[in-house]
Amino acid sequence: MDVKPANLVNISPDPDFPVNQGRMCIKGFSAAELLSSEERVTAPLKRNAQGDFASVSWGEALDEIATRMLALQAEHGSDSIAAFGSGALTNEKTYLLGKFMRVAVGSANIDYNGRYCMSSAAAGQNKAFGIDRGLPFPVSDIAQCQTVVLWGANSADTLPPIMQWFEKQRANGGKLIVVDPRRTETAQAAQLHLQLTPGTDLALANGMLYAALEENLIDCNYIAARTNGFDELRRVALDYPPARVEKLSGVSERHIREAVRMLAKSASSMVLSGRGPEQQSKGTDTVLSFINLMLALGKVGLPYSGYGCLTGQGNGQGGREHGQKADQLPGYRRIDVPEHREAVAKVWGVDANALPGKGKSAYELCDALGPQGGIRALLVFGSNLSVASPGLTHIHSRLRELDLLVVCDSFMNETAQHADFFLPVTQWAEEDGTMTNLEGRVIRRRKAIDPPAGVLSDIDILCPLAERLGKGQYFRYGSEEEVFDELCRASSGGVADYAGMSYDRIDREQGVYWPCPSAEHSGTPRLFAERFHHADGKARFHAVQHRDAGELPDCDYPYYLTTGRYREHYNSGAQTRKMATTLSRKPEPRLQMHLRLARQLGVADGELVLVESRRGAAKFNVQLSTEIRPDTVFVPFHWGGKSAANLLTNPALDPTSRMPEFKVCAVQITPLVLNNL
Ligand SMILES: Nc1nc2c(c(=O)[nH]1)N[C@H]1C(S)=C(S)[C@@H](COP(=O)(O)OP(=O)(O)OC[C@H]3O[C@@H](n4cnc5c(=O)[nH]c(N)nc54)[C@H](O)[C@@H]3O)O[C@H]1N2
Ligand SMILES: Nc1nc2c(c(=O)[nH]1)N[C@H]1C(S)=C(S)[C@@H](COP(=O)(O)OP(=O)(O)OC[C@H]3O[C@@H](n4cnc5c(=O)[nH]c(N)nc54)[C@H](O)[C@@H]3O)O[C@H]1N2
Ligand SMILES: [Mo]
Repeated sequence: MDVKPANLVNISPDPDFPVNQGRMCIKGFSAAELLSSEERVTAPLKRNAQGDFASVSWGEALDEIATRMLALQAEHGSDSIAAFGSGALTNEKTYLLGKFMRVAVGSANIDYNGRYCMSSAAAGQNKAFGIDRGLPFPVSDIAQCQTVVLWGANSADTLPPIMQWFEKQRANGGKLIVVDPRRTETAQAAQLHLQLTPGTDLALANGMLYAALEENLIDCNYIAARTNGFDELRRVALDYPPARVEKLSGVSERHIREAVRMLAKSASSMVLSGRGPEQQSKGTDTVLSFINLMLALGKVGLPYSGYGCLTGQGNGQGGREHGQKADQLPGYRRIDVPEHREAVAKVWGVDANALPGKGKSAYELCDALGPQGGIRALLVFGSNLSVASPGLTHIHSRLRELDLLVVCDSFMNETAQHADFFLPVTQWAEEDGTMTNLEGRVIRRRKAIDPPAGVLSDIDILCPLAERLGKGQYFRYGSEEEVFDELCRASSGGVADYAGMSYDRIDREQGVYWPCPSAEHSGTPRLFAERFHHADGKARFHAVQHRDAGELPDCDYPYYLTTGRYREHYNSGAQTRKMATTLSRKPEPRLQMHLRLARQLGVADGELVLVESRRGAAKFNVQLSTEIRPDTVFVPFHWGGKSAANLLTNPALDPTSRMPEFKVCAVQITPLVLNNL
């Protein structure tokens, strides 16, 4: 293999790769900056008696971590040790972390940052279709679709490589509808922009269904042949006349009708959702309302049509399939189903009764840190949760109560500042593995360079740690490929079945789509053409009702705050705030505010304001704009410290997905600069 020194790495995309056809975004192009960054940590660190970090050897770090874990286990039980994983991890790491917590530690408490990401879309798809794969078709299908709705996704900034399929779709005469409280760059490219009030997506979708019923746009034959539960939904939908929905959502009756006509009368149409409607305390029901609409119009499973969810992190899809979720075992199996436990225990060579049950979801896990909640030790693999979690003041106080915090990362970040041990890990270009993309296509991530001396892969941390916990016999692998082969066996017979895959095959075929149950099976690029994944082959309608967000504006906190992303930064900013290319283009977060609201408050562009919610306060310079609703302000969540958006956000959780309400809370805004008005 051609292994180059890090400072010579030159990133160039592959024009023949079918998904992006040679396009990348600025974060991808600049990612090599981090490989040779001076800020990189290259030796394990331990906090000393003075509270400072000091380098220690790997042996010393792992010995002491294991000793402390065993002591906590003996005193407080195995569930007192928790892990927080990530959609940034390869499938191999995801799988191994899940196995490590269940077999080496015996703890139920493992969850990951994907809970903050796509869990509502996952829960909705599982309920309606019996299966959860981001898109049930290849991304290239977008180009052939007549009407696409991007519902709360700002893909022009967050998925730039995918925009080529929308450009082709437009060139083919296709239409785009965007639903977003902001007129984003994505919305500017749309024929119709529905600029709704934050948190009213479900009402809007039900209003569209009402209009479809009234205008005879629904497909009764499809509903009879392929679905269950429509009568109950119809009764509920009749509570959503467009005139009422206009009052709730701020979207005019005319636009509600226009949108549903475009969807219904197009030979092919799809709704693709992003985090806007999903990251709400009713995210699962909202996703169900989109699926209801597309099923009622008879579109799901038709060529170039249906519902899909746009994936977030690099391995957002694979990360939610192989057991780092609190309720899950590999292959998208459920940890509370006896046959699923049996199947996986057999592959692992352990007794199914010894496997723990369901653990706590990401936010609930963070909330339970410390003696009160019962979690004494936390191992973090691939998340800067002390910037990314809602209601940060509370989370920071919880982190301080831990007996043991171990952070595995390549760089110090706000979470690592609280750690007792920091273990430095390899980055993407320095290790082998696989990722599963939004199409359910499993692809390779190949090692291109050697890691710096002193850092280890997460896999090379987990296995020796398991050894020290007395469970080494279950964690002996010669390579990432051996972990993958075991993952494939463990997923066999599950919903996300990888049994027919191997590194060689993935290489030969430029990726393999799951389910792929055997070496002879060709993989499954398209789902639902004939049947859905419930036992009877039918999809299920769910009679979902609008409900208010966990918090609405009132006299004390009169404005909506919503949060999201900049093109130049990634998630908690742990990586992109360290990259000169991205930081110089976007050096700070700005509070996007409509001119009219700014005039009312007496603030000018660039001036500093204090933003307060019931949970905390943060400071931002204002960015004046006409591209946002006047009742709503927006900030990205890419920064920590005093400008952390999550000091303000509301940890109200969705009852099914346990997703926090990142997209809606109520705030007060006070100018901090005296002005001459
Ligand atoms: N540049 C960049 N790209 C990224 C990331 C990044 O951090 N930076 N992160 C990756 C990850 S992990 C993810 S999950 C994806 C996320 O990708 P997106 O879902 O596209 O990103 P967001 O900016 O979180 O949210 C999308 C839009 O939702 C809108 N919104 C806010 N509230 C509401 C609401 O109540 N209803 C509706 N309909 N819309 C609302 C916001 O105004 C925003 O424009 O991006 C991935 N790609
Ligand atoms: N207010 C608000 N909050 C949000 C959101 C929002 O829209 N609004 N979005 C939510 C969403 S969708 C997401 S996905 C989360 C993301 O937020 P986080 O969970 O904080 O994710 P990242 O910022 O991507 O942090 C990833 C960390 O993992 C490290 N890393 C990368 N690869 C590896 C690896 O292989 N091994 C190890 N050990 N470490 C690795 C990186 O160096 C980085 O420090 O934030 C959520 N929080
Ligand atoms: Mo995400």
